[in-house]
Amino acid sequence: MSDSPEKKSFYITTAISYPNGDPHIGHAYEYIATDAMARFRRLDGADVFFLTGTDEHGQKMLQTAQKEGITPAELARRNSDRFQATQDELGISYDRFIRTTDADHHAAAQALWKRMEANGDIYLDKYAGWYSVRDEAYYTEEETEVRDGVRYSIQTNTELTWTEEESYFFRLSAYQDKLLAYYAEHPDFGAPRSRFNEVIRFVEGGLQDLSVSRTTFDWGIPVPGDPKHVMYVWVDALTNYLTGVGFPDTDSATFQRFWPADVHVIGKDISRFHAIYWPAFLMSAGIELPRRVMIHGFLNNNGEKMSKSLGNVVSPQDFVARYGLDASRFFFLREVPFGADGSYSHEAIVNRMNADLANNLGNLAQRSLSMVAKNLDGMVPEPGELSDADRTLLAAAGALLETSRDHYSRQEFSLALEATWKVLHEANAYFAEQEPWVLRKTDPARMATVLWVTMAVVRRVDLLIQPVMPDSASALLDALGVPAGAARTFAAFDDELAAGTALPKPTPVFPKFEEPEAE
Ligand code: ME8
Repeated sequence: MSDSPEKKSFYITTAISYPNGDPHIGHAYEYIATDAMARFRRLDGADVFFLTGTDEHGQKMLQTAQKEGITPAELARRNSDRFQATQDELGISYDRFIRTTDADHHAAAQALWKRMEANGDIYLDKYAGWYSVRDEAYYTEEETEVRDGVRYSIQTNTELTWTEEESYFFRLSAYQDKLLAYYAEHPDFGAPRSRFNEVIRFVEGGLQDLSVSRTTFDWGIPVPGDPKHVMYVWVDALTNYLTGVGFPDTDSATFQRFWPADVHVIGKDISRFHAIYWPAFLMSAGIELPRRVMIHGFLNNNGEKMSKSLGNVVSPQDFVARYGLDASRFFFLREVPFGADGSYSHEAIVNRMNADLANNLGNLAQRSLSMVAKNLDGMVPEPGELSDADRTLLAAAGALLETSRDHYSRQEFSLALEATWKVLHEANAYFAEQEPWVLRKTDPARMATVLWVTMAVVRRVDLLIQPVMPDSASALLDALGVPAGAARTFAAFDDELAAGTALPKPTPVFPKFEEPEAE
């Protein structure tokens, strides 16, 4: 299990993005998923700390700044602000937006370094190897290939340059057995299993010591006691997860409460850094390991990899302007099994918006609420005796909280939503079968019960989709007369819809997608 239910604190992080360009839809995807997880745990009563931010040091930032004719600090400031603004536009409920140029992070990275050094895991040597500035990583000869006289990394297809420098090393080789033993004892440390297995295979293949400092540039955090070296950007970057909760003050209330992190959410290209280097650094420093590294896949546009040269890089802003924020959030979490690679297309999005949101949820809610407005003075009715059909449907909706908890504990967002929409499907079938519009004339008391049951199901569903579609879910809870605050948390899930509550005039919450007029 990734997070234990008895533990009331919950610490979750995204990767910190390189602000050497603008945020793209892949970044947005990671933010949205992490945000849904954080919101779910908050609604379920946990004390949540959600950390995100930007990774601002390293050679890549320096080179981009030089190309633009500005300092790396200026580049970092400008683009980090754009990342933060994007997160705000996406409704990301982070508790801290960290920048690796923050002063407290500087101190934390140096403290971690000193702990690893005190443990005898850091030594000075010379390094010569193939370095990729894009990946901020060295590759061995076997991991490279030459095409047209240029050497590339086979894994990431990025250009390499031969680099020789004096460097500090981290004794990663000493951690091979310890890591393998740890993985064996903690089978849920990495997820999904297939991606975790790739990591384990890599460690089984043998680990070499890691070069952890650079002398060829100075845009980074100085190595304690030897400031002509700056720390390798990944040592600095990974430490952000500790800085965020108060490290190096391990006695602080925040650190005590939130460390170890419950989930690091990251993409598949950086699984080795998070599932190999990071736990090794922490073992060396004598710090507890995070509980889980959740590795998501990559998003492709219409099945094609996003790339600047293909001109299909989509900005989160354009996406949201076209489909709306909540529909976009829903689409990604419903459509792509978290962990797998995913694709998006206009047709797929419109289909989800119209079938799942406008029809199955929006229409059901609107039809029952309008009947209440027209026939029952706009007040939640008193249900009569419940039939078998009523009870079956209510029980299915009642089981959704446990099902959702179970799926969310493993970040299975698409499965949680699938289970929820299965109940909505049953609710629609129930509504059609019961024909409340016929009962209006033949048996008004029974009509009231059918409407009450339908609204009770919509209320439960709506409580559970708040983490994915916060604004729309809240508008629908308004329409159902559920007061803001405690009544909207999962603690209120088993409450009954209160008869006699006066409802506002119903307005549809989930519009169908309208094709814009051709120009
Ligand atoms: O890797 N689809 O930063 P980053 C889905 N600074 N996710 C994607 C993606 C795509 N097309 N492209 C990137 C870094 N991502 C480091 C992290 S953490 C201590 C340091 C994901 O800006 C990527 O996998 O290149 C990563 O999790 C995140 O976006 C930031 O990527």
